[in-house]
Amino acid sequence: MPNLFLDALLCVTLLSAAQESAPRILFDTSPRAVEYQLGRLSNEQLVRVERTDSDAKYRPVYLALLTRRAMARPIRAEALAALVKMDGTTPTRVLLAALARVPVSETTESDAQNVDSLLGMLLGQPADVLRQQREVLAQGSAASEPLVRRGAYGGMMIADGDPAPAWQAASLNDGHLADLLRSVPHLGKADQLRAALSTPVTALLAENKDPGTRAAAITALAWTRPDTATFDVLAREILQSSGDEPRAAAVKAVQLIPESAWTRGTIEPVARAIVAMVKETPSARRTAPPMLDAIQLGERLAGALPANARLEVRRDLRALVVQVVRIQAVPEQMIFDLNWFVVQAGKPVQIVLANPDAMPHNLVIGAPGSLEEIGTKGGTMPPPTDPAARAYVPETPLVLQATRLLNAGESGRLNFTAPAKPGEYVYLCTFPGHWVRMYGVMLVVESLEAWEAKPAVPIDPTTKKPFAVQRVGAGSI
Ligand SMILES: [Cu+2]
Repeated sequence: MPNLFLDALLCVTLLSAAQESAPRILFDTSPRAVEYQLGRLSNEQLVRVERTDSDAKYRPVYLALLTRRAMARPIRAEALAALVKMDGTTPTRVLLAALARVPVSETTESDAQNVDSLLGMLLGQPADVLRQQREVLAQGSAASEPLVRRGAYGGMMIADGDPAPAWQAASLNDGHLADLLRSVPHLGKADQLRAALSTPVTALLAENKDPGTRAAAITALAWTRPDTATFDVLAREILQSSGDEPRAAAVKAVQLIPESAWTRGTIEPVARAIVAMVKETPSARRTAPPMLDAIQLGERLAGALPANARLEVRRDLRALVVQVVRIQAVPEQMIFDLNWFVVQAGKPVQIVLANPDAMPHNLVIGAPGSLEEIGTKGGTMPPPTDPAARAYVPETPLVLQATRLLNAGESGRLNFTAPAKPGEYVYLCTFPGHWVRMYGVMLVVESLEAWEAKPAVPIDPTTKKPFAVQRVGAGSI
């Protein structure tokens, strides 16, 4: 009967683990103290905190769930519904109040993603719902917090089905047009509204000199009209910039314009302007997001150039910078969007991993031929108890690099020096069961230039044949 005994023991262990899993919060303290206790919890712990929407003492829990970075969408929706019920108010009011609480700076990607989520919930409401809240939105547009104003102006435009009244109101206050323009990427599928915005935005760009407003207008223009005319405006901003902020916005905005709409003759001057821009930037700042965007764009523009210019621009860029590789987990498919990439031996590399999927994913780089071993070992590891630990990364010299586990909506960076020894290194997600689909090859070569002159596609470690495509979807790195 030893098995029965073990089962019973296991049962007791599991029970006590479950009891431990709901973090204890002292609710009979000041609201500040409750907030402090909640602030110390990881997202996973916060989700497990006891709560019910029929007891007002749990209000801070719902507020924390609604405004916490990288919180999953269904949890935010639950928190919103609970706050609406508890306060006897509307989602619009709750979301505007939530926007007043989140950091304004958006200096980190997770802060920016947090703002995106809340704005998405506010502006994703049907137009007739927003129309009933028109007064509330108008009040919000006079708030002192820029994020509240951003949400409010966006909501007013959707409610009115016309940007004119909101534009008129915003133009009466210093800096408010920038708030209105920053809501444009969040206007969802309101195509008509976007079309109606492109004329005033273009007019504003011709005359407005304020760097923040110009930057917001440049981004808004690319969202309203991702065509050749907009590409030309963006190219002009990059070539004869009015300042760092508008230029950075233009660099980012070009990524929204499909390659087919790029003006052929302008691609090379813009690519060379980007090389010059990176050169002027001190090396310590070259891995900051605006520079990474510039390098990424430089690489893409180079890809559209004839062979000689392409090799030259890429060589110049690579001499200046760490090589940046962007990889995404493809939602609901359990694959990376990049099957393979090439790096030069001994050179610095930065991988930017984004996870727009609902499941958590990581990226682990392993020695050549180690896909199955790392995947199998990682997949049998228990979930970590320490939220700061790198989950499912096995302790083996086969593992060269690893990100932490990224939750839904998060992104992370991995900085490292490429191995000195050329070869077909593997990368994979080690979350249990994912590696069978979620993997790729990091091809390390002696010289990128030599490889590019005679490219050879690496072998898929599962099919043992060369990869059929590099990037899932379109484009190249
Ligand atoms: Cu995964």
